[in-house]
Formats: sequence, structure tokens, C-alpha cells
Amino acid sequence: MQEAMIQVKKELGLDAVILHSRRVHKGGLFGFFAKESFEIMAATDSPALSSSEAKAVTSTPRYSVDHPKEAALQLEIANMRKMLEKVLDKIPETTKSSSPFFDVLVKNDIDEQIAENLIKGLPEQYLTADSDAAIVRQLLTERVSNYFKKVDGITIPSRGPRLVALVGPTGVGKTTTIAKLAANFALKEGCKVALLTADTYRISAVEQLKTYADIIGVPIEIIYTPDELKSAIYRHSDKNLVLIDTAGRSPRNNYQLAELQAFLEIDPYIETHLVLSATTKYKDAVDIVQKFSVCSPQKFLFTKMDEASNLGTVFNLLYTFTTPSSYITTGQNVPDDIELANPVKMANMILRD
Ligand SMILES: Nc1nc2c(ncn2[C@@H]2O[C@H](COP(=O)(O)OP(=O)(O)OP(=O)(O)O)[C@@H](O)[C@H]2O)c(=O)[nH]1
Ligand SMILES: [Mg+2]
Repeated sequence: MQEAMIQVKKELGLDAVILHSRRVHKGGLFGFFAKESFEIMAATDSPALSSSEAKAVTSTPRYSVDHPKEAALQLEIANMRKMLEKVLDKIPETTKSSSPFFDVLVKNDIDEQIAENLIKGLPEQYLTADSDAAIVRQLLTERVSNYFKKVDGITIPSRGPRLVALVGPTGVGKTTTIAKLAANFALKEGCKVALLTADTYRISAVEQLKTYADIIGVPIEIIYTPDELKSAIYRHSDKNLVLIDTAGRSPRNNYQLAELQAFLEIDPYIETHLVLSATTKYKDAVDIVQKFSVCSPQKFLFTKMDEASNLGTVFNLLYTFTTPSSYITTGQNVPDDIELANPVKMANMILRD
């Protein structure tokens, strides 16, 4: 045994680990006169593997007395398992670099993790760099457009008014969008529309909406308290659509948000749309969505599509949250620059080089 240990240390060094040792009898006749020997299986620690070095796996039994085939095989299997685990660990990176569409998505500000998930969801044969680009583009367009299909605009009920409030951060285009909606529903669809504004922080805000109301020819009321909102809704129960404008709120001001929440809670039938600018950074947009969740918005309404260099934020939000989008706005012109999102058109914009 001692002799074998000396041999192990000589061949594998002082760090060698003894995996297995046993006494064996070889040769002889009917168990008599057999020669006794020792079998030792030893291994050394393997250095960190990289996928390119994977074949240089160590931990193999460099030394074993009497070459026990079975044990060597077991070690070989263990090594192969280790190697496989290392290779599997590397798979996400491989996906990242192998599809040229990953770069296209990321260039369009799609979150890296989301881009990876979109590509990983493709059939396996299209995950390599030399896959047919036209087919991959087609498949990705379908996947991306599915998220844009969550479109849910304003519908007019057969009885009673639809109550719609727009909430969101400052300057995203709430008042302009209210004017666009009022003009489209009143003038193009012939609905009876009323405007209410709870934005009493700036005199100019009331004036802004009043000017639009006068041009479109719809009534407008200024609301100071949740009770006033309740009675105004009651007064306009003969309308088809009551649009409620609110003051822009900072997502960092909990007091302002609570105040807004108190207004909206006055009537459970108020359909709240969270207005988000497509030019907002994705991380900030997530923060806005989370902070405005106290107002329980049922829909996202995306503005300033014309100003955004890409639709990354819009897509990331629709991918991450189950909330559907109502409208997108594409410019400052009232009433024209508003539309329901076209999923394929949006997906093509996401996948443009
Ligand atoms: N480019 C572009 N500008 C827009 C769009 N929608 C609104 N705007 C402009 O954005 C600016 C702010 O619009 P408002 O409607 O006053 O925004 P708001 O959310 O009501 O602002 P606050 O009430 O102050 O919170 C105005 O100059 C609008 O003309 C859009 O879709 N595209
Ligand atoms: Mg406003």
C-alpha cells in the first residue's frame, strides 16, 4: 500500500486525492498462491474549464495500480458530466452571440433579457447565426406583434356613459390626448361627450382644455374635490362618454398619488388609462407603472411615438405587464394624431436594423 501511495504522489503530486483503494488478489490456482496487490484510484483537482478547453478535462484517473477498467470508466463518466454542465452553463451566452437578431432587438432598446427570451422561444433550428434571416425575421415579427395585439380602446356602452380618466406623469400629453379623444368621439362618431378636469394646479391647464372644449362644442366642468367629481358624473349620466383630465403627478410624490387615488376611487366604473411617453427610459417607465399602480390603471396609453427613436420602452412594458394598450399618439395635431396600435407595423419598427 505504502509503495502504491508513493507512486501516486510521484505521478499526481501532493494534492492528489485518493478516491478508492482496495486489496486485490491476482493469479494463482483455485484461490491458492494468488499474488496480493493494492489498487488505488486517485485524481487531482481540475483547473477552471472554458468551453474551448472542455476536452482538456482533468480529474481523470492518471494513476491506478492494475488499471481497473470499470473505475476508470466511472471517472470518465463523471468527467463527461462535469464537462456537459459547463457547456450547458454557457448556452445563454451562445444564444446571445449566435443570433444577429439579438443585436437588432437590443439596438432598438429591447431589454437584453427580453431579447434573449424572444430569440430562445424560436424553434431550435433558427437559433444559430447562419439561420435563414428572412424566416427568423418573420418568426420574430409574429412573436413581437403578439404582444402588441393587446389593444383595447374605448368602447361606448349601449346605456349610460363610459367614464375614462387619464393619469400619468407631467407633460406626457394627457390634456392633448383628451382633446383628441373628445373630438374623435364627438365629431366623427357622433357621441355625446363631456369633459371634466381635475387639474386645478395651473390656470393655464384649465384654459387649455376649455379652449378645446369650445372648439369641439362639448361641455366642460372644473372639479376640485372627489365629491364634486361624483356629482359631475351624475349630472352627465345622459352622455355616452365622460373624459376626466387629471394633473400630471410625479411618481416620486406619494402624497400627490394618494390624492389622485382618492379622486378615482369615488366611482368604481371609472376606466383609468396610464399615459406614458414612448420617449421615457424603460427603467423610469417601470417605476412610473409601479408608483401609479395605486390608481389601478386598466390600460396603457402611449404618447409621443413620433418623438421616440424606437419602440423599446413600449414593447418592454407590454411584454412585462399584462396591461393592454388603448391608443398611441403620434404628434401634436388635434384631433388627427391618435390611433389604435397596429401590431404588425409596431413589430416591424421593433425589428428594423
Ligand atoms: N410630439 C408629440 N407631442 C405631443 C404628443 N402629445 C402631446 N404632445 C405635446 O406635449 C406637450 C404637453 O402636452 P399636454 O397635453 O399639455 O401634457 P399633459 O400630460 O397634459 O401635461 P400636464 O398637465 O402638465 O401634466 C404639448 O406641447 C403637446 O403638444 C405627441 O403624441 N407627440
Ligand atoms: Mg394637462
